[in-house]
Amino acid sequence: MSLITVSNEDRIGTIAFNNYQKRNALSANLIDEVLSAFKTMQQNGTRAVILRAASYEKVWSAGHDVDELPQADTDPLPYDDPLEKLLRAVRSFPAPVIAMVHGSVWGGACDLVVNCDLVLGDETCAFAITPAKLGLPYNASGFQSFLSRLPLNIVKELFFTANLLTAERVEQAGLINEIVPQAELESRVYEMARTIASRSAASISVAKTTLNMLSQATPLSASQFEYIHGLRRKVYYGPDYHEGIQAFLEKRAPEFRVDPDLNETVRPDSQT
Ligand code: YXS
Repeated sequence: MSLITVSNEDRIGTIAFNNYQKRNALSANLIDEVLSAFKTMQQNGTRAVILRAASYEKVWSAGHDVDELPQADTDPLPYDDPLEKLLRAVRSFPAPVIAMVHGSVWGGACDLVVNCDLVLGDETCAFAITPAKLGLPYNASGFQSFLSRLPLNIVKELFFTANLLTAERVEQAGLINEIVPQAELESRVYEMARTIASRSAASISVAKTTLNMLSQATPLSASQFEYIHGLRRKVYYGPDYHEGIQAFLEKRAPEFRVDPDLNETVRPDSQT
């Protein structure tokens, strides 16, 4: 049974998550279906894509499928992870991708929303990024996506607390283009998509590519990148990630302990 529904009308594509039993977790199989839908839509010249959940439920998506995260001692978010492939597909799709959000958005699904070009949500939408709950070291490209969208202090609040930020908080912060009353959300989203579809596809495609490149342009030396990667290795080899994943799978609260080794790490800024 398909994990998404796909439709295309007047060059406006709709991709809807349809696996609420697993709270629309972004599993490899669901992502494969989304990637294939993007490919078809690119081939038929779709001018805007709406990414949504098939039905209005409490949860939009529960994020990365935790059952598919490596148990430990492996980078949980490698370049070829299905979620990372999905984020790159959204960024590289030649037309705007609009996230239509009703309900709560968790973890990697939060990263997916910040990678969409436009975000429209209703009063029920809320966002949480949760590596701190799993002892998981998020990746630099993920942080960069959030920083290109939100002020540093809001990104830190999201990653340090792993709490849900409510609709009004994220609208103030700028994660969402517009909070729309639930009854009007769908019509508002398709009205925006129709406007975009009526404009020059060439101009918009180049604008999207240029804006994405400029917004991601962050100078980071090779040694700084290697330093960050070394830090991440310490965490995904460390006790917290083992405990975080185990606790999630056993449906219990994790018991993290301080890892003294990490606190002694010399930071590159102290070398400059
Ligand atoms: O027990 P069954 O078999 O019915 O399955 C349950 C849940 O185990 C399953 N499920 C998930 N399975 C895999 N990966 C997930 N992320 C996931 N979330 C849920 O779906 C069935 C129904 O879940 P249940 O009973 O908890 O539903 P609920 O309505 O009471 O609560 C909905 C949520 C979303 C509040 C709750 O399911 C939840 O807190 N899920 C985990 C959300 C989360 O922490 N996601 C982050 C995943 S890790 C990730 O995305 C990044 C790598 S990072 O860590 O960096 O953010």
